[in-house]
Amino acid sequence: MRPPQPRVVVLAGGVGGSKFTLGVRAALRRLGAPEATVVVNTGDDLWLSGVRLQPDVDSITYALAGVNDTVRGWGRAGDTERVNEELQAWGAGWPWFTLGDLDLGTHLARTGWLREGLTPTQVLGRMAQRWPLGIRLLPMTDSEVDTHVLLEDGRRLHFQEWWTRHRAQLPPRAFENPGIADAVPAPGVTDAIAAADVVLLAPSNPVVSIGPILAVPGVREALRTTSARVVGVSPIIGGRVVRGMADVCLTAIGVETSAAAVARHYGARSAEGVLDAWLLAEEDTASAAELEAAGIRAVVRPLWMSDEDASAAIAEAALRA
Ligand code: FO1
Repeated sequence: MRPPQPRVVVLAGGVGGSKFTLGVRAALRRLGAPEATVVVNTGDDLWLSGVRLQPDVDSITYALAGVNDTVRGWGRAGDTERVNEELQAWGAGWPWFTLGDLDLGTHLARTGWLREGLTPTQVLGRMAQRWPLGIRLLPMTDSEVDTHVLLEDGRRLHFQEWWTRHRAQLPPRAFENPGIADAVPAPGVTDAIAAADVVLLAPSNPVVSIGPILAVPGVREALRTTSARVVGVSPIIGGRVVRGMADVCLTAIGVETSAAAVARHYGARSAEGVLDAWLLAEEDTASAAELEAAGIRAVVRPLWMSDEDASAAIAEAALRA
């Protein structure tokens, strides 16, 4: 008899989330399991030049559809920038933020549907009809939630300005998500978590990708009460971030850039946190005992997502953890 096939939910954002989601899809296809539900961070969404941008939603959608720019890590492969040049000529938008022509097509379609009254969840459902994604994508919430960065010098910047214009070089004091207190999980999010056998925290930025998802009122509670096992994958290998600038974000919230510190930041479910198990890289084997003592099962595996097979092996290890 075939073993029962796991129902899987993933919390994800950014490039780490995209690569991991591809691995989850491949691993589940091998197992013949149902499509996973991926709850995507929308905390870094924004309005720009009259259109709604959803960077993490689009990164994951484009990656699943195989149309993403794998070199830049965002946007569409082979995109052109004619409209962007025109926007710059008008002095519209942000001169340091590029909107590709194909990407703008996505933003225009989304904005049109939002203006017609569709919710972000419905819009995403509509977008997913274009490509066979093999994953059910849900935004973390239908509410508009921002991410602001409070700088050491007292200024407050939108996350995208801090991240893309200043490359996270301006020292942050804190991150805030205006709108989050009144947000509710998007339809289907808490039900999916409740019905899951395994919930996976992707190796995404713990502060600005996974952090906003966990901060939506009701999500943390859903993770704490589900009968699913909750397994996280470390975005830190050997004391360094794999990609991006998560180390700057972690330092700002007082968390050391180490696999163990990020796991302790999420916390054990047995101690008011959300994790049952944590995948650690082989480089961080020494931290396993510390995590076990904190009530988090430590599973050591190679964690470099060098290609889809490597990501699938990580996803499979997380499913078995
Ligand atoms: N990242 C950049 O570094 N520079 C850009 O000009 C840029 C434009 C852009 C446009 C649309 C979009 O969906 C994403 C875009 N990104 C860009 C990526 C994005 O801002 C960040 O990497 C993520 O928000 C962090 O997860």
